[in-house]
Amino acid sequence: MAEAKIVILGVGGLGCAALEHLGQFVLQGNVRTVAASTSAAELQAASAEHRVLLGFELAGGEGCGGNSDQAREATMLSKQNLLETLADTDLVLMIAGMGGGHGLGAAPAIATMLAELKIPVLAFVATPFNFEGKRRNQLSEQGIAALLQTGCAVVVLPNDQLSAALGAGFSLQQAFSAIHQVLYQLLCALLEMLSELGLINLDFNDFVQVISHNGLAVVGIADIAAEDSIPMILQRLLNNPLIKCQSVHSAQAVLLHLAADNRFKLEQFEATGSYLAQQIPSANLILQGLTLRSDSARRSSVLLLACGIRHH
Ligand SMILES: Nc1nc2c(ncn2[C@@H]2O[C@H](COP(=O)(O)OP(=O)(O)OP(=O)(O)O)[C@@H](O)[C@H]2O)c(=O)[nH]1
Ligand SMILES: [Mg+2]
Repeated sequence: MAEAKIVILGVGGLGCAALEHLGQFVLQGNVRTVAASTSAAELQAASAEHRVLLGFELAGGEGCGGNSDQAREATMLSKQNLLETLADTDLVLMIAGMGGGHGLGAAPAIATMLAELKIPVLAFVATPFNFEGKRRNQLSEQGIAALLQTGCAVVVLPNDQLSAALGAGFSLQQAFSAIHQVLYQLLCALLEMLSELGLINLDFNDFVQVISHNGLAVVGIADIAAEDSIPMILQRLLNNPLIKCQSVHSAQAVLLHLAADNRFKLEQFEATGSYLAQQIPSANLILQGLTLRSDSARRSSVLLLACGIRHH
């Protein structure tokens, strides 16, 4: 297929803030950014190409005050606008924070519209810090369940894990921006892979096939050196604190994409498949793709996407 048309869609407070932090890197010809919120102020800050103010007649641009019913209703009121903005898209990468009104109300409502349009969705959601309290955590769990019900693949990024990874003595500011750094890295890696797909083994439809395994998903990336063995690399990927807290071993579909320089050895690549099959025994689909980088100044890297992980 011609280059796939991708939308990065930020929903609610975190979704809009994330778009601001992503900056211009994503703005290749085939990638558009869209922000959607009931809050005009959040949209204003989003620096997205397209902004959709949800349900102005209901929320007056003032946000939904944590009320997910209001966020859902506001989203439905703006259905036409959303459909027009999101139509003619091959893939939506959605970003939302869970625990407030938009994560539970707006994000699943938009995902339902996208499902009706048969547009695949890979969602990235942040879950609340512990200090935000039980109520927000419950809303967050409900939001994840609601999003999963729409059929999409959901990558959960727990704020607490991210800040723990920073170690002791980190500032609140650092803890808050950790999510933005992680999103930046993951989206960069995914978009780069999507632009490289089709060279060896994988194409866009393979990617869609993997994310169409409904359930939780994980994305892991690692730089690699020529002397690293693939099992070593995958072990490093799977031990990442963000991935470790998910039951990646129960994934149903796995995609591994290697971007290697020309020193990379064939047997290293071949070893990955059998190692992955061992580590993720439930996977009935394991796809491996390879891109050879002619630019030897760039490090080789590997990206793992595992989907169809059951949510408890
Ligand atoms: N690390 C980090 N997490 C954030 C940030 N903003 C929001 N979050 C997380 O995302 C969750 C949801 O927040 P928002 O996206 O602002 O929620 P919302 O749906 O706009 O909330 P309401 O407008 O109150 O309905 C929060 O509980 C936080 O855990 C941020 O800048 N950094
Ligand atoms: Mg908000």
